[in-house]
Amino acid sequence: MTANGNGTAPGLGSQPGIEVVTQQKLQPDSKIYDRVQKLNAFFVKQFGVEPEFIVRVPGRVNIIGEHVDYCGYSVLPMAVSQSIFLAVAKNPDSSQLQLRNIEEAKFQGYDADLKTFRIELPKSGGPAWYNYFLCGIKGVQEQLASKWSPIGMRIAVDGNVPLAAGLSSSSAMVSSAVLATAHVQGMQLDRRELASISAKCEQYIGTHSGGMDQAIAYLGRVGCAHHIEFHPKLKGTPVTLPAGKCFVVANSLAQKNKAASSDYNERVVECRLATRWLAKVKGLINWQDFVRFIDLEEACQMDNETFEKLIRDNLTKKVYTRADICKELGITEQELETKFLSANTRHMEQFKLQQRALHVIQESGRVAKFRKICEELSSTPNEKDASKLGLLMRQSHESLRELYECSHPDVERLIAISNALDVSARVTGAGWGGCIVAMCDSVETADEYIKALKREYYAKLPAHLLERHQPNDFNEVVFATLPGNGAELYTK
Ligand code: NG1
Ligand code: MG
Repeated sequence: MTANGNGTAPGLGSQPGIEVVTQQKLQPDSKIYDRVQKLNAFFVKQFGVEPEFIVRVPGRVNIIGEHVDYCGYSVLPMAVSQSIFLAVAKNPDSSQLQLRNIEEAKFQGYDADLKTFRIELPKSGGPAWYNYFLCGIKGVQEQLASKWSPIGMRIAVDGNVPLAAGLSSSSAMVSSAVLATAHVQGMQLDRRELASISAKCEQYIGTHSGGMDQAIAYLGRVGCAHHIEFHPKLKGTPVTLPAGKCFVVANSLAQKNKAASSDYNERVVECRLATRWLAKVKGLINWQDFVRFIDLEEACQMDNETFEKLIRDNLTKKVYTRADICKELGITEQELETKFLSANTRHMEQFKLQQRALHVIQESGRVAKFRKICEELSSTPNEKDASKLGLLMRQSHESLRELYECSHPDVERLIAISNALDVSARVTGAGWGGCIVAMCDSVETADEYIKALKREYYAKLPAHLLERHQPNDFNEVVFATLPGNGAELYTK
């Protein structure tokens, strides 16, 4: 198992961005057949009828480009095999949604009338699982606007994307709901449209995220990672990972439910404020309209070095207060709250504009370099350039730890073990816990690395992590991974 599977180049001419999700027949020899059969049986037991179709939406691992998507910059993820499956049937003559999870004890069933459903977010703690599903339905409803006519659905869910681990379990759920609802509504949407709707509707859960997870959930292609650009419009370009390299995901088991904390949204706020601040410094007439670094970069025609200098020269304080920001932007505290802060960031008193901005600009530079090296390597393989990829991953992690402050002590232990083994690794996804992604030089080194992590990390789990994970072979939490396909629709 190597990064690009069998070593052949992916179908570059296939333009995944404009493809629609076609229905395919599930083949009995397919790897997912048994899992679908099990879900099917559960569906029949719940509802007394057969499902009409099956939806599969994968999680993802981001190889590089962290915390840049909401600033408009590109990322380089790949879809993983861990996915959400839905078995779906229309609910005849009714607007009733009946949602059942195969893990019934953990995720209670949920019923709602789609004429009147609401997404209820708790004041504290994470939202109930079915709210992610409702976000997807709401997204399709908004898309159809006056043409929305609720059609009831019976749905059985089976997900094996680790929760709150940075592998995008939430987006897989939201995106699967979008695809199922769009299909029931008879909409003909291409993968790019589905990704855009899914990205927009994930915001209903209260996270001001970018669109990386939803984009790769639809655009993913077996055998290659994707360079995903958001500006000027969503575009996915397959990137062949260096032949022989093997990517390993290791879950620290420290969970981070983003929707239950303000850390993620705080970073988004800091990036928006830094953008506005620098737009003013640059004397742009419409500086008050700027919220994303990429728009500022474009308006000023800056390259990365110039942008970095602009940040260092103008955002000189390590910590800015509310008073500093209000003075520079010419706004009142009340305006700061209404224009920039939201329910879970209203408490913010300190803003680390320089550190966050530097991370975003430097990380976006690393994504461009990573892609370029991968492309060069696919025509002229050589070890020297391949090792530059490892360096970029290490720099990315260091920046996330130091400038973005989104690592976690358990993640740091995994990274330290990796570094000691001379394996380049970084936290993947939002961070504050969750998974790391590591690049190994061969399948054999990956095997050795996985064994070492089991020995050094998983066999020595501290009490706070053991509570969550009973010791077993740990194959579900540390594994080599290959780029997989994006969302699929199956008929039987
Ligand atoms: P996770 O938390 O790993 O699913 C989040 C965001 C992404 C991106 C990354 C950080 C959501 C749904 N996803 O991913 O858009 O910003 O963090 O690079 O919030
Ligand atoms: Mg998520």
